[in-house]
Amino acid sequence: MSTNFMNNDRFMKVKLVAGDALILVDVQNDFLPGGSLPVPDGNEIVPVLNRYIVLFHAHGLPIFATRDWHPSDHCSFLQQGGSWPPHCVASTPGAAFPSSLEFPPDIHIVSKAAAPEKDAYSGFTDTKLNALLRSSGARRVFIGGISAEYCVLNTVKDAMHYHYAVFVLKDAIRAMDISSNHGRALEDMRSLGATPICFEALAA
Ligand code: VGL
Ligand code: ZN
Repeated sequence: MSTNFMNNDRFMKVKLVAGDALILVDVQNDFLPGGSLPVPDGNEIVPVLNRYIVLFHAHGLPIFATRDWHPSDHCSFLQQGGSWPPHCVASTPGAAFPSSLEFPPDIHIVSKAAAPEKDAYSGFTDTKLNALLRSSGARRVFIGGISAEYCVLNTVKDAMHYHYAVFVLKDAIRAMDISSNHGRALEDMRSLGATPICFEALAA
């Protein structure tokens, strides 16, 4: 079944139109190799995302970047009884976007999970992302980033919930769990109704 889709989707073309928006999820230093909670090969998506950024920017389409933006005593950290080593502490180098990621000046940055007592995997949780998308006229969202099975998956879930048509950039996601890589997460997103695509599907 999935093999079939992979074969078909090589020929699929999607034309970018008004109402399309790009969302980059948590592409931050701490989630890249060398960071405190590295996603294996997370760095590989940066040049791919740069190509998407150039394309969306050239079409005059809005671009959003979410970031994990935790206080130093965040509840998701091991010391507070959570599951993760400290990561993406607000305003630290680990929370910064890598300098290799080429953002246009008009990018919309959305910080999330900034309250000490609550974690948030989705870019929509307690943020203005939905309002920003609506006011930009977005109807279809194209989502890539890290990690596939946590923040990308949950952002996709909420985007579906808010009735956007959702495309997952399957060449620009990576999973925390290397044993499944992003295969499992991609299947989950597909069964939610998201459409996986590669850059070649968008480029004319
Ligand atoms: C994430 C674990 C903890 C993510 C964020 O961006 O996927 N994962 N915080
Ligand atoms: Zn986090």
